[in-house]
Amino acid sequence: MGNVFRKLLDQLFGSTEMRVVMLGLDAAGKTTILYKLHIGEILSTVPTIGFNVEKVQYKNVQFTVWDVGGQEKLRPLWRHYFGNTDGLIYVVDSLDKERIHKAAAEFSTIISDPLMRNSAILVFANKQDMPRCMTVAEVAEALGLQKLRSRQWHIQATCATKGEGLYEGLDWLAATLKKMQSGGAQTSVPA
Ligand SMILES: Nc1nc2c(ncn2[C@@H]2O[C@H](COP(=O)(O)OP(=O)(O)OP(=O)(O)O)[C@@H](O)[C@H]2O)c(=O)[nH]1
Ligand SMILES: [Mg+2]
Repeated sequence: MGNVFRKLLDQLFGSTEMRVVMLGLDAAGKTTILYKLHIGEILSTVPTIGFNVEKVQYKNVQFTVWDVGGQEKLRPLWRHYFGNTDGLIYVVDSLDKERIHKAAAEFSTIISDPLMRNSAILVFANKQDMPRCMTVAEVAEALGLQKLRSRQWHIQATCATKGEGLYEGLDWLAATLKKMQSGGAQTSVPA
C-alpha cells in the first residue's frame, strides 16, 4: 500500500529515485563529495575501506549514492555495486597526472561492464582549485569521452572541498535520468 501511494505521489509531483555509484581511484575525493552533498560541511576523511552510502534529496530526485573505496586492493570489489545503477559518478583527481592513465583504464573497465551499459555517466574533474591541475578538456581526452558512442555522459569541473560544481553535476544527472526514463534519450550501446 505504501508503495502504491508513493508511486502516485511520484507521478503527481514528478519525484524520482536514482541509484548512483560513485567510483574513482583512491584519494580522488569521493567521500569528500558525498559528505559535502549530504551535510554541506567538510569533515576530514580517511581512506574508505568498503563503502559509504547516503541519500541525497535534490530537486525532486532522491539520489542514493554509494561511495566505494578506491584503493587498488578494493577495486575488484567495485563490480559488486554495478547492478541496478542508474548513474555512475566517476571522480578524477585532476592534479594526479601520474595516475591519469590508471584512472582511464579503470573507467574503461567499469563502463564496458554489461551491468553498466545503461547508466548515465557523470565525470567529476575534481580538485580544480589546485594550480597546474589538468583542465576539464584534458581529463575528458584522457578518459576518451568524446569517443563514447550511444552513451549519456557529461564532465563537470569540481572542487569538492568548496562544494563547487557538485550540484551542477547532479542537475545534469537528474535531467538525463528523467529523459532516459521517458524514452527521450538513447540509453544503450547497440549489441
Ligand atoms: N585541494 C583539494 N583537495 C581535495 C578536493 N577533494 C578532496 N580533496 C582532498 O583529497 C583527499 C582525499 O579525499 P577523499 O574524499 O578521502 O578521497 P576518496 O576518493 O574517498 O578516497 P578513497 O576512500 O581512498 O577511495 C582529502 O585530503 C581531501 O580533503 C578538492 O576539490 N580540492
Ligand atoms: Mg573515500
